[in-house]
Amino acid sequence: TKQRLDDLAVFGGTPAFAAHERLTVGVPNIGDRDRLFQRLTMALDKRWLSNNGALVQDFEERVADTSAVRHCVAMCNATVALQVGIKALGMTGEVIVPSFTFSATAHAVGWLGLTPVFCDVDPVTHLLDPAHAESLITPRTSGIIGVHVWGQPCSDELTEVARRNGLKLLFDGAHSFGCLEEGRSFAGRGDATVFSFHATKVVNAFEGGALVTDDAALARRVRAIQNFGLVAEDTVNWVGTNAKMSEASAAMGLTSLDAMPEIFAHNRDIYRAYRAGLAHVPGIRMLDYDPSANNCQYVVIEVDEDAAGFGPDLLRTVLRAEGVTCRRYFSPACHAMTPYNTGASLPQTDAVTRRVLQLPTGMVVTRADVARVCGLIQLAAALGNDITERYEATTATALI
Ligand code: T4K
Repeated sequence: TKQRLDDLAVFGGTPAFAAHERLTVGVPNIGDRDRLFQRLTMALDKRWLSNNGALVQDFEERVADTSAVRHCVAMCNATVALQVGIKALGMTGEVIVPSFTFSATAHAVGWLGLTPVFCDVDPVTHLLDPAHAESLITPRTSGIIGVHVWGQPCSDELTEVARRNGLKLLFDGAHSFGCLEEGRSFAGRGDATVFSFHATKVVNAFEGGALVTDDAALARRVRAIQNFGLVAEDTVNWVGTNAKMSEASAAMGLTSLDAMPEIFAHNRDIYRAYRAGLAHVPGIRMLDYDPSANNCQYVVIEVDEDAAGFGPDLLRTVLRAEGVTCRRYFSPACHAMTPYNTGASLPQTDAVTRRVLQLPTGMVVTRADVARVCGLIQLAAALGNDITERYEATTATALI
């Protein structure tokens, strides 16, 4: 086992994970291949490949059931599903969104020619701060998009803010498929929720998204808009787009839904193992949510540079050299990205983006892997500032 600075792969030691054992954030869960191939064969035999096929209909029904909502419209990805949702809700002018989110949330607003107004987050949960959201409302504000980041529910207070001010409320639930609050799905909150079924998500359809809602009229509008605005053969009532989910995607989505119980159980087990392994590591705080209510697709740590002696960037470099690829979602935050650089002051968002790092999870990660990753983080914490000094000296030498 590694004990000294020289043992770390970043300083020339042997990587802890050999090439064939490497771990990476975002590796897809596959499910039962035979079922996937059977479904694909079915679609091919029927020669029905897209446009509201049987597999898509089945997928929509199961997503609606899992989410305890009446209506689901499956689409090609969550980014476009957000755009369709924003259009169908009639949002105009300004839309309040968190800056601490994947760029897709802001892009969905910007792509439609509307203005995303960036809101700060709670530093502990990373969720939108409802009081700050309310303070950003102007006469041009038409809606709020709350993000259920890391599968945690946005607070009821946000729903209150939207109601009190007559604003539309759309949720970006890209992370929250299958998540619960007090034993129930919270996907029925607000006007609608959008899920992502991208390859990296807990349930995947290769690429995929869906909008779920209890509002039948909204669901009808969304269904039309995502299919060129068609409401019947030869009748176009809306400016529409093509956001349809294909049968191949639905085949994968259904196969992934079949595997949901195993995936959730495994992710929860892995989350608990990380929690145990990182409980007392100085400078490292693991984002704390109830694993039994979460899909546990995100294992998020915060690295406090002052306490740890190194920041999340350097820890990512150290771990990557060992064969563990981590990600820094969401750094930079949207308000610091070139298209949105508004100079907005979001102190909590800035602080959170300076600390976050995601660790690998999913079906390919084992408990033994987690023990080794935690061992590496513990060693890094024990070496603390020495890692930073050595790394800076090494890179300085490399520059001479
Ligand atoms: N809202 C929120 C809050 C979101 O997080 C997202 C997406 C959206 C909306 C939009 O949803 P979609 O329109 O995508 O349905 C990835 C995903 O592409 C994106 O879906 C996700 N969030 C975001 C957080 O992560 P990148 O650019 O970081 O992906 P990439 O290519 O760097 O891959 C991420 C990791 O996954 C890598 O370590 C490699 C691994 N990977 C990826 C794929 C696709 C695999 O091992 N196998 C694979 O097939 O955006």
